[in-house]
Amino acid sequence: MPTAIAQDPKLSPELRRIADKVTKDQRIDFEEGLYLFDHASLGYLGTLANYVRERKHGDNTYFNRNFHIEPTNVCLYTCSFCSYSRLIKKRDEGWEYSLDDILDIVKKYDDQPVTEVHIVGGVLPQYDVKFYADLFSAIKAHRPELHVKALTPVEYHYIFKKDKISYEHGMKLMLDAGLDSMPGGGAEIFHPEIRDQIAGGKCSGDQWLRIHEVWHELGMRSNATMLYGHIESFFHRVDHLEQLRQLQDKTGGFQTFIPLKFRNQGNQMSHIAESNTVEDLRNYAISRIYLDNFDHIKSYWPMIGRDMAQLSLAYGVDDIDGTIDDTTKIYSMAGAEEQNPSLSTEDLVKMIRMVHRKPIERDTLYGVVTDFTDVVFEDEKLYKGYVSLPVV
Ligand code: V47
Ligand code: SF4
Repeated sequence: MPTAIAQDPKLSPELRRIADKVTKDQRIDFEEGLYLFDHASLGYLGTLANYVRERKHGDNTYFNRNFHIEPTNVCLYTCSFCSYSRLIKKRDEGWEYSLDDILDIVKKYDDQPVTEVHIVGGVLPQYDVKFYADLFSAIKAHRPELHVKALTPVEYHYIFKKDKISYEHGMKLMLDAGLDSMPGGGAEIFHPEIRDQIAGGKCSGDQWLRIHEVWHELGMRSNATMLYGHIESFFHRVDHLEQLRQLQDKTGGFQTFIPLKFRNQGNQMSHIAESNTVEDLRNYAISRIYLDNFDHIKSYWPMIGRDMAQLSLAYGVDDIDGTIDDTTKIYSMAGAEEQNPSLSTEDLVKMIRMVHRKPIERDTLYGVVTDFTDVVFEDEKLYKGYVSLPVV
């Protein structure tokens, strides 16, 4: 029982006090968050994070059917963790899709039951307010029910500044054009000590937060991420979580927090070793415990791999993102586990059930599309109890 941790004499008084708070649904503070990063064992964190996860969702585990479009991989910025972008002077090595190219990609999914398109890419002058407003309207005209989850404050800050319009005006234009929600990217680490070193030139942490706030004030929803495991310290991680928690107290507009593990291939920070499995699981768990006002914590399986995604479900995670094909290159180019990330709905359902959770297909706003709890596939009867997919 997690409540027993609060009385465990082998634990420090601080860890007992934190366990007591969490099991009573009380918020932990900044110092306690830092204490967890510095001192808590994986077992302790897993027990508490799982307690919070099950208090919020029971065994429900969410995924969706989506696809990604990256309009370009050429970018004005030179973030040192980015393996995907090409500088303008090397733009012939990259791609720059036109509006029609992007619509053609959307049309490829016409006969598929996808509910969401996730659009994000590099920053270039031709992709401006007009381009994106026209794009969102065209997607909506073609397939009105497809949820458009697109762009981050990195792009929005740039295009609004270029057109000399306020965040308020710009986000309203995007809303009217058909934008449904904002993904969580571009957050990296908010603290300027780190942000200036790894993502100098693009929107600041405060600007990232303000654009989400404006979007939430329009009654809309978004996600948040944290790129961790590079040059930041635990202090910077807690600072990041704290800023998200404060904004969420104000607006309630965030749906999901997605910790993104830094992958070190093919970028300017390749000399930095990647965080290990224990550190990744501790990070999921502390995120779950600290962000008491976020409904969902997502692990992004194309980046961390299927095994880690399954494992994360015992450390506070309740969402493993979507069934996507290989349309995203952001992670495969940075050394992600999945080089051609693609899983069918059936695969995802089995993955979730193998770790004894309930698979729920959701739409972007967490409406239930299909509850797969009682849908058992034929071959599942053969390997009940195993935790990896059988070799076929
Ligand atoms: O902002 C870039 C990250 C993000 C690397 O909202 C890297 O549902 C690790 O935000 N190692 C974009 N991470 C992707 C993103 C996202 C993904 C899935 C779901 C959602 C959602 C959002 O990818 C960037 C950056 O933080 N990133 N390079 C790298 N080498
Ligand atoms: Fe450009 Fe985004 Fe890569 Fe930074 S992370 S260089 S903004 S594509």
